[in-house]
Amino acid sequence: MRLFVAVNLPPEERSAAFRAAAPLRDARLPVRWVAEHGLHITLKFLGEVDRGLVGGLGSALSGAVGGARPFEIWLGGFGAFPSLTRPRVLWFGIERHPALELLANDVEHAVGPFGFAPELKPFQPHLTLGRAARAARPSDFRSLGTLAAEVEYAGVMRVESVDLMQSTLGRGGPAYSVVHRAPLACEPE
Ligand code: 3AM
Repeated sequence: MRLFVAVNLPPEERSAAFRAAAPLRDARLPVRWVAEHGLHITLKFLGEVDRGLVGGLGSALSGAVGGARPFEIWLGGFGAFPSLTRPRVLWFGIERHPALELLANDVEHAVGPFGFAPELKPFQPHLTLGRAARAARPSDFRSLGTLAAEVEYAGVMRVESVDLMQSTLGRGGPAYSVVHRAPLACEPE
């Protein structure tokens, strides 16, 4: 099964982010847009994983993040990887927050013993809104800078858990489901 580790947004924040991206979707760019329920913050992509490892991965994640305190992060700002002029991935930004960096680090340590190598690229938290179509050309995105200025979104959410997610690829795009929820520490200190 295809797995990754993510922070999911509360439904109302997910909905707000999705609505805020409407001017981009309306612009008919050659982009495969992520459905509302598919918006999440990826911490670690695992890829194809043996089903028998799910229990162990879930326990390891729970152990790794269970001592961390819940915290709030700000979301907002539109951008693209690698750039707005040659976009492959279009996103809303996530405030750089030490607690989120630590959480991503905890996840790396939790999954490392299962054979998942640490990311070589620095962690750049983001909310993927869409991905450029394979055939898209840079000239298709001439309007993106202007459109970006029209997009207004500033959100805030409390990070209370880290989720082991399954991605099932299908014709209408991937479907995501939570296979294990690892809560951050909920009890007061
Ligand atoms: O949330 P984002 O978009 O950053 O791009 C995929 C998504 O991340 C990424 O895993 C997340 C959940 O699908 N992903 C998919 N295939 C990947 C791969 N082969 C990948 N990341 C790295 N390598």
